[in-house]
Amino acid sequence: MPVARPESQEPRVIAHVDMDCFYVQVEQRRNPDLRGVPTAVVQYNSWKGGGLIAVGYEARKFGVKRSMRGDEAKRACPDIQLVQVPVARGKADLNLYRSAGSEVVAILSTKGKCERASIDEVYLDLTDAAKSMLLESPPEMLDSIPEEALKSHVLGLSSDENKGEEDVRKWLCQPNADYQAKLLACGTIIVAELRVRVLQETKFTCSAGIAHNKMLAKLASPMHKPAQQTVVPATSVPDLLASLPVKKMKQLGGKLGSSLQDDLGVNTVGDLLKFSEQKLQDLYGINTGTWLWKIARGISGDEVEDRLLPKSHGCGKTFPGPMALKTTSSVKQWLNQLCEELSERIQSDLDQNKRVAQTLTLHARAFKEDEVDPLKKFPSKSCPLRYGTSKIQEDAMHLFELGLGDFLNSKNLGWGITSLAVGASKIVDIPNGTTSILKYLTEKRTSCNSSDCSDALPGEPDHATSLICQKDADTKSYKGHEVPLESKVEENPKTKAPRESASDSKRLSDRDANAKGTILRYFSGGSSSNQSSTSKVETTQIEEQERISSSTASISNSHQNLNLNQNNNALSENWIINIEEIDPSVVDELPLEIQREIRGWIHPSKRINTAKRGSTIAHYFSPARK
Ligand code: DCP
Ligand code: CA
Ligand code: CA
Repeated sequence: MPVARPESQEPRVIAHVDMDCFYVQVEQRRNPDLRGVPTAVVQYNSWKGGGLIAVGYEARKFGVKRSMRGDEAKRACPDIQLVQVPVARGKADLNLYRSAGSEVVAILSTKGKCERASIDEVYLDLTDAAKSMLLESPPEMLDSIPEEALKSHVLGLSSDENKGEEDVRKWLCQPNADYQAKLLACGTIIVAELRVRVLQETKFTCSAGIAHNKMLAKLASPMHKPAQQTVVPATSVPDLLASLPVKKMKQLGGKLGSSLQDDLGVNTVGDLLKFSEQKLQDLYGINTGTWLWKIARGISGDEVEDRLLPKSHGCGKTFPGPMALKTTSSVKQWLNQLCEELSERIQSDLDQNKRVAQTLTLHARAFKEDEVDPLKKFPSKSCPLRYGTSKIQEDAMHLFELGLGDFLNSKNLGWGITSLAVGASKIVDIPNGTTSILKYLTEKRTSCNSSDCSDALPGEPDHATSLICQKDADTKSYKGHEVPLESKVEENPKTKAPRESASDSKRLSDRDANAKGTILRYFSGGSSSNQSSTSKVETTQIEEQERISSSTASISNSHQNLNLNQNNNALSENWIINIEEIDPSVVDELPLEIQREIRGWIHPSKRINTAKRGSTIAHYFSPARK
């Protein structure tokens, strides 16, 4: 459900930039003979001429649409050129388009905070650039206004085509406008200049929306395509929303939008103005109610994230008509291909950008011979992501089997898969020299690194030892397929397993050991009390500790050392922590009850009786709680 974020009090200038018929433009740049010619890009698969995924503007004039297949497009526009997407591993290889998108992002990100929102679109926060321009060279002081800025469509200005540029010039140079409007005028010029640079340097055209927030900028960018920009002055917002069908808002395309239409008779976003915030909250809950009240007024506090890299990686393939997959072995064969690509991409993201993905998801579309419930969807399934191609393949296949079981309701029915996709999401940066004990433990326990330490808190599902299955919004633990913590070296030498191979564990441990005050420093003494013991020993100890199902903490050696005795005969190692070496900054990062406990060790006089408490540090370190 949408949630309203508090809007900044300061006026902002936000742009949404979207490339025009993007894949077609990339293909036209590769093959200039296609320029000016009706062109579409089709998916790799020959069934009925392949599915269209991008349609050039020349072809759109003939009524060619993305929903068509190649054969249909040929009937609508006999001269259309159909270009197949590049192919690798028997499926579309989108790397060409991804890197073309990156070329554009590199230019657009030079003027302010830039959020890459998809393969061909970004949000820009140009507030600072607009403020500087207003101070140093406001529009009315410019010798000439860039041509592209004068071609802007400014909502609410007269629509007299002949006077268009003149009106825009006046609007850009409005001496009596308020500060917010003046900033927007500067933003309009900055975006026009950026779009000209994109065209000069990449040969691609794009369209843009420029407004005071993301929501309005996104609404505006497709209004005048291709190769144009649309500006939303604050004064034009009521009219824009009064005529905007609710279903055109991204978050209102589904059930919420239908309920607004059917239950409240709200057809346009502006119609929501009739309802008080209280009424909307009563009907849809506090968060959604407030969000609806705000969007009716064009208010949105969403920030542009500083992110030039994608939020997730995914690869999929469709198997339409007779190509549907009907056996587990054919699904496995294709899943292996998809997982291989996914693995390569997350590995290169890790190598190049020092980012790790935490969640693996499998999506599929399917049909079955079931008269009772023929429309039931194949449920998407997720689990913690383990690096290494073979592990991803194995986990993806488990997820598929789980999904298929749910889909068929455990009945023995015939089935077919018409699309398969795997995705890697919850991508986070590997923090540099973190001092966080929680981050370290999350990393070790989930085979990935999280800046969100809450994942590892006691009481939360243990991602390292259970497979979490998602069905719609619900999550549940799946006990049948445990994903164990691995310490083996990855079998496939070509695909390094960054989180789980012995060498990489060492690398991680080295990194963490170098960071001031990590848990390793305290554990590094071990039973040998050798503070400079190797990271391999450290890693082993942590891993051993993680396998223990119950453990207790006690103070020994006259408060000098903490001895974590393990109640496990097979693993009867003692954990010695030198209390004097505990870095207080690390303690501050621990959950409160653990902080109290450790402070009790450091200052025994203030120590609370920890023996009776359910949550002890040893309990906290043990991942195998049942
Ligand atoms: N794409 C895809 N499958 C889809 C939608 C899009 O493969 N179902 C790819 C091809 C598009 C690119 O993503 O070129 C960008 O998608 P857009 O929705 O932005 O559409 P276009 O850029 O093609 O056209 P427009 O000019 O309308 O933005
Ligand atoms: Ca686009
Ligand atoms: Ca797009």
